[in-house]
Amino acid sequence: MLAPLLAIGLGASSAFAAGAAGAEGHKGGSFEDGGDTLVSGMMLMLGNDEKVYILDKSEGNAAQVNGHAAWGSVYDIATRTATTLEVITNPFCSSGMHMPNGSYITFGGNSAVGPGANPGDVGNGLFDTTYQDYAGQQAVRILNPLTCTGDDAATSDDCQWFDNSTVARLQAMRWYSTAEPMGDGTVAVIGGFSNGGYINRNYPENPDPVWQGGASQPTYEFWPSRGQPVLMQFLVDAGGLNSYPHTFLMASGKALLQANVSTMLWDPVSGDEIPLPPMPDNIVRVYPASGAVAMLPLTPANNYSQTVLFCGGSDMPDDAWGNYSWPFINTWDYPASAKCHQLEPEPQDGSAPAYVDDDPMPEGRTMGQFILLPNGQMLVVNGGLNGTAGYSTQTLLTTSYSDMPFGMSLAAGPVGTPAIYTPGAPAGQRWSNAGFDTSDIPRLYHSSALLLPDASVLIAGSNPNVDVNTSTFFPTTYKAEIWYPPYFSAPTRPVPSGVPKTISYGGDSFDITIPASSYSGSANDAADNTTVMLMRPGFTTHAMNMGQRALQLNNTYTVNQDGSYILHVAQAPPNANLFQPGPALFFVNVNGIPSNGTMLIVGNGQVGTQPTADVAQLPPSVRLDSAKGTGSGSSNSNSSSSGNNTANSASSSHTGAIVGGIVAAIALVGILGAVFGICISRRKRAASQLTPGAAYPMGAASGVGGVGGAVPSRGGIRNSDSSAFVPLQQDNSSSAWDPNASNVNLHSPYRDDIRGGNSGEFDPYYQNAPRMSTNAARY
Ligand SMILES: *[C@@H]1O[C@H](CO)[C@@H](O)[C@H](O)[C@H]1NC(C)=O
Ligand SMILES: *[C@@H]1O[C@H](CO)[C@@H](O)[C@H](O)[C@H]1NC(C)=O
Ligand SMILES: *[C@@H]1O[C@H](CO)[C@@H](O)[C@H](O)[C@H]1NC(C)=O
Ligand SMILES: *[C@@H]1O[C@H](CO)[C@@H](O)[C@H](O)[C@H]1NC(C)=O
Ligand SMILES: *[C@@H]1O[C@H](CO)[C@@H](O)[C@H](O)[C@H]1NC(C)=O
Ligand SMILES: *[C@@H]1O[C@H](CO)[C@@H](O)[C@H](O)[C@H]1NC(C)=O
Ligand SMILES: *[C@@H]1O[C@H](CO)[C@@H](O)[C@H](O)[C@H]1NC(C)=O
Ligand SMILES: *[C@@H]1O[C@H](CO)[C@@H](O)[C@H](O)[C@H]1NC(C)=O
Ligand SMILES: *[C@@H]1O[C@H](CO)[C@@H](O)[C@H](O)[C@H]1NC(C)=O
Ligand SMILES: *[C@@H]1O[C@H](CO)[C@@H](O)[C@H](O)[C@H]1NC(C)=O
Ligand SMILES: *[C@@H]1O[C@H](CO)[C@@H](O)[C@H](O)[C@H]1NC(C)=O
Ligand SMILES: *[C@@H]1O[C@H](CO)[C@@H](O)[C@H](O)[C@H]1NC(C)=O
Ligand SMILES: [Cu+2]
Repeated sequence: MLAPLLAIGLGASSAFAAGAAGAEGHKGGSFEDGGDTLVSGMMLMLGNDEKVYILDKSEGNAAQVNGHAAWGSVYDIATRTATTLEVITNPFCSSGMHMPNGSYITFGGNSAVGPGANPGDVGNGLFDTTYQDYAGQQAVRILNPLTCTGDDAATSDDCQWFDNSTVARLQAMRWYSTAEPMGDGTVAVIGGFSNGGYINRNYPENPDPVWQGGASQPTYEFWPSRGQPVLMQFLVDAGGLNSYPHTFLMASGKALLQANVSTMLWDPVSGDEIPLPPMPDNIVRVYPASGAVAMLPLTPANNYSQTVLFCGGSDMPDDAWGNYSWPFINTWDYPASAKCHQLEPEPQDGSAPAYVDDDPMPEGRTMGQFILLPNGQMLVVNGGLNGTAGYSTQTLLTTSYSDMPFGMSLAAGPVGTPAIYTPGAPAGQRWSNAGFDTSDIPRLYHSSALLLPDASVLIAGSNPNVDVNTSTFFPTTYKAEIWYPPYFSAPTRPVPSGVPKTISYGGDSFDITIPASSYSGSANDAADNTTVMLMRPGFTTHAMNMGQRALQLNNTYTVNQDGSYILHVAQAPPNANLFQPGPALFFVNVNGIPSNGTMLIVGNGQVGTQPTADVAQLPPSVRLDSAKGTGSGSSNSNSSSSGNNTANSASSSHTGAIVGGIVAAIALVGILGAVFGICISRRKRAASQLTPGAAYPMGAASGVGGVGGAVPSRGGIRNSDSSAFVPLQQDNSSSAWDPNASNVNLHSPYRDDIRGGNSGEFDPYYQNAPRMSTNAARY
């Protein structure tokens, strides 16, 4: 009885048409000005209920921090204003992930760059005296944002990025890597480039298909480190289309990986790679095709089965993808795919995994991005009708920058109208954009989107340019928007009380209360149509939200005489692979209308095997026919009329108190001492890192510039002369550092590349890193 009802509630589209302004004065389906992010919003993550953290690449933004251009900021959701933050290393096209305790880490990036993305002028890419950024290819940047509310978020020493590669760094250079959390809260950091380019292949000549002459990083490693990187054959086989691989941890502990048109299950423990069927129709969904890809919400109704939805991307023929230097066609004339495919990698019925055609999107999109909404629907936003991600000053066919019709953009036709997918809706009816406004802000390469705690969506960025350019076709964009899904037209939103501070894997259920003011009509109907959702917005960049996941908690209910009802809510299922430990937003939906989300911690707040317990039996549901809601039932009502209901309800402001609660809850599981100890030392380090100087040893040399998401054709060391590529094959100066140069492993050539004159003492990685020749046998 319960399961079908839950299914209805979860997939249900909102009963409220987009268009009317709802209880909070926002019109469903509309965009509002989100203010100025100060740095272009290439990467976003939600730090707590109040703040979004923003990272850009190191570039010439007007906004300053510590006397140089800023590329990091913190954004206050309530006031829609940002404040710059210091970020030491260049986080260009890094990956990022939460940790079990609510911290966030970003991994890798690019070399230091100066104006025009030329390699940093100190140590050939170690540091730049103009932009004052340090090399970021091996960076591990840690932020502890949970308690960073109010002004603290910008000013407190505890709320600064910890970014010191002498202390914490990746084993290998990576940008365009993917981060995926494991069930124990550790993070797999997978693949990427060691240096920048359009795609990760040399072509038509390709003497080194594994390492692509040092550009490709077809390996994985873990954070915290489990040792040297390990080669992943799947990434080798994916050739040039192997960066930012789509990765989703599955119930079994294996992870789905998808890149190029290949698919596999990867066992992170054994390293086994189990091939799955290829993507149908030759459609590429990874960068730079950049499809919208997300896991459907996990629900009790489907026994938490895991299905991944792939939409859009590009089916350009193999030759068209060109090579590291540029695409071989004029991509902006090549329509992106509108098609969608579902894959259940581990079918619960034991059948063989197979891609299944799904309803196509309303239009083709490259760089479309899925945002899981708390009511179980999936938004797609951003992107373009034609072309691909990346930027370039030329293609094989258009050889002059001045002839490029959209400046450096390799995409055209921005799609300003979002669309919503409803899982489980009848085939042919899964997509809708009825009544949605269209934004006139192009959101192409390096744009981003993120679910906010009030269930709206922050949209930011777009910058298909090598450095800041505010006067080109698709300019560097600082203006954010907030998009309001149709449920914002609802006259009443639920306001649950008793939301916990932590969720465990199995164990006793807990109760939360929905007041009568949260809905209208029959209490039985409302209670039947109520769902409880854990939402993880993820770390967004490049049309991906790494770690994004939605899990519905099982529940029963008891309806009270006064129209309120108690939800008896199960903990998360006792398998941390379904929803990895760490921060999440807790929402309640009544008739498809979400409450505000409250941040809490899932799991015990620590890295390690998560405690699990049996699933406790939920009390049976108790109905009461006479009970009714008192919330407004008319979508024409305004905010002041529903405002009267707030007296009954939990506070909607859940910042300091809840965050404090989370910290306390973590302390309860026994790590308070550790937290404080680390905080104090962090603070000291954060303070000392605020004044970077050229003498600060950081980073590894980037011998070939490492500029650009595509081709750094202008001024960079790596320019339109592709001979600048493959440095180790051409530049035996690396042997100066390696007595055994013939054994140099090409997978990290830049570490030893002294072209441009950086020296050993400037490169801590050189001192500390195991010699490449010593671990060559691993490969
Ligand atoms: C890319 O292809 C072009 C045209 O064939 C060629 O000139 C260039 O060397 C190639 N670049 C790489 C990195 O293979
Ligand atoms: C995609 O993978 C196939 C099969 O490995 C390979 O032949 C092709 O060149 C790859 N495409 C690109 C653009 O690298
Ligand atoms: C959800 O709870 C109901 C009621 O206790 C139970 O019958 C059902 O098996 C549960 N579903 C899952 C997936 O645990
Ligand atoms: C639901 O999933 C659990 C855990 O994977 C499994 O043990 C159980 O058999 C499944 N139940 C059904 C009805 O498929
Ligand atoms: C900005 O883009 C335009 C058009 O592509 C170009 O002409 C101009 O030189 C660019 N400006 C900068 C500062 O790069
Ligand atoms: C997209 O490509 C198609 C096919 O080449 C072309 O007709 C159309 O004009 C392009 N759209 C834009 C916005 O460039
Ligand atoms: C549940 O809510 C959805 C969304 O408002 C609505 O379409 C549906 O009819 C409701 N179902 C029931 C059983 O009331
Ligand atoms: C909004 O509510 C106020 C107070 O209840 C009422 O005076 C006003 O007429 C309402 N406005 C609309 C547009 O319904
Ligand atoms: C608010 O609601 C209470 C209880 O439902 C009612 O007595 C009171 O008159 C309402 N106030 C306003 C201003 O509507
Ligand atoms: C949700 O949060 C927003 C922003 O804090 C607040 O204005 C609004 O009243 C809250 N709404 C509910 C239903 O709690
Ligand atoms: C949270 O955990 C991460 C990874 O274990 C650690 O680096 C960070 O310092 C921790 N944060 C706090 C506040 O202890
Ligand atoms: C980075 O860490 C090292 C080792 O603890 C320390 O010597 C150095 O001063 C730190 N750098 C900064 C800028 O804090
Ligand atoms: Cu990029």
